[in-house]
Amino acid sequence: MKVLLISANTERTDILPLPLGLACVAAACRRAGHEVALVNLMFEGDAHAATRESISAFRPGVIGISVRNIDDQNMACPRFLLPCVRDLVATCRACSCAPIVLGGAGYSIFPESALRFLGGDMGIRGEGEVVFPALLERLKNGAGVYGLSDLYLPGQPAPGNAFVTHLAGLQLPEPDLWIPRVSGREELWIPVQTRRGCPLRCSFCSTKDIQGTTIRKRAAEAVAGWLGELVSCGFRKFVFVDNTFNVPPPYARELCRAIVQRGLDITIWCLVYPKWLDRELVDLMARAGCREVSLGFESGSDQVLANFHKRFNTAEVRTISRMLADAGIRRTGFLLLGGPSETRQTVEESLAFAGSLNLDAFKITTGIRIYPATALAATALAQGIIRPDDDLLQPTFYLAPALRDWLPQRIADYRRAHPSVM
Ligand code: B12
Repeated sequence: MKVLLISANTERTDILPLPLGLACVAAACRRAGHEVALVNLMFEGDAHAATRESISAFRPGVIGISVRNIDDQNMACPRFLLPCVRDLVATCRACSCAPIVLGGAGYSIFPESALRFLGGDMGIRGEGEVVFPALLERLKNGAGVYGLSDLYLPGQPAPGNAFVTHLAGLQLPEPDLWIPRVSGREELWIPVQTRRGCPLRCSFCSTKDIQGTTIRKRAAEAVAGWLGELVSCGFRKFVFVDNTFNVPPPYARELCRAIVQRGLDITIWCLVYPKWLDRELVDLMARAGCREVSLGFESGSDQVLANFHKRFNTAEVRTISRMLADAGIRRTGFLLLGGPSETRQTVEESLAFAGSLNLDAFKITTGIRIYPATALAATALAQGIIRPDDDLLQPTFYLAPALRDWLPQRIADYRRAHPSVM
């Protein structure tokens, strides 16, 4: 079949996310014998014109749309990003009768409500490499599509969900499929994924719906080999999009060693969970090319950390932050303020704690995006902040009721005194 895959994300942030997930789906479709074209609207001036042109030139039999972001998670002035995707679906419909299949990280959190809102024909929750080619096979043969796991159909009961057990069988995409030929191409941050799934179950996190709770890993050697190929194409900046680079630690060590052994001269940015990180791993990370980490400690209060279901405490954050700094790795720290159990005192504790870490960059978020079926959603429901029938698709936030009138002003004052804080 001819399959047009569209990356709908046009959000421009300092690290531009390239559509690695959609490229993985594209590689799986090609492997199954389908003809694939991939359009990334991030690099198109007029998204609708580009979509119309691609459809008229390629004449797809199926259109897949990747929905990465639902909103920008900004409580102060939230931007709901799905109306633009709904317009995109309408543009596709206006010039093609190919079925429209939705997927992607954002879509996977809201498989029923996003399908309804966007008006797609079907949606696939979670990984697309197995279910999407299976769906194409059925469509090609004119067979019914009912009964495929993870495939959502309008008005039909939710299907069973299944995550891929082994990543080894899933091909990594070739650069020309998804890395744009723009000027300064070599300076782009190339996303790398080595693991899927997160068992940590933080109270507010949506990852369980996107990747499940079981960690599945690619062989460290295979990842290093893929990095080597990308380096030989001229790329040298890599953003590891794994939920937590250092979990599990033995795998993180193996991965760093595989990169070091290949002598790859690369720069790595990654997300670190402030636990299970010792000096040996930090040094290995630095030797592999890690120059910057996102250190998501979220709070400087042990009481709030326990409420977030974090497995670390502030003492561990301090030790790990120091080890990273000693190894010359830049640290961007994050505070997520206003959760359940937050008080004025814990906010002050957190600000003082973060200040004392001498971070290289420091970002504060007030109010926490509520995702379905999380412990945070249960708390919000119990406190009457959301209703049982709320699908939470529209950006909805938790801010501890007692802090609502105080916290935003306190943070505005803090930022005036500390202008480098984001
Ligand atoms: C790494 C990451 C980042 C990095 C990105 C670095 C980079 N260059 O890529 C950074 C830190 C910069 C970042 C920024 C932001 N992020 Co972010 N990010 C992630 C994270 C942890 C991983 C995303 C990823 O790369 N996955 C790896 C690829 C391989 O998987 P994938 O894209 O999901 O694709 C698979 C499936 O989804 C599916 N699939 C994908 N497309 C399609 C299409 C079809 C048709 C089908 C069938 C299947 C399919 O198959 C793929 C292969 O299995 C996710 C959380 C998560 N666990 O997914 C959040 C996440 C995507 N981010 C999120 C958000 C909100 C943001 C920001 C808006 C935050 C902010 N306020 O700045 C920005 C937006 C950036 C932008 N310009 O778009 C949210 C989105 C939900 C929402 N509320 O909108 C997520 C889900 C986290 C969360 N809070 O739950 N992010």
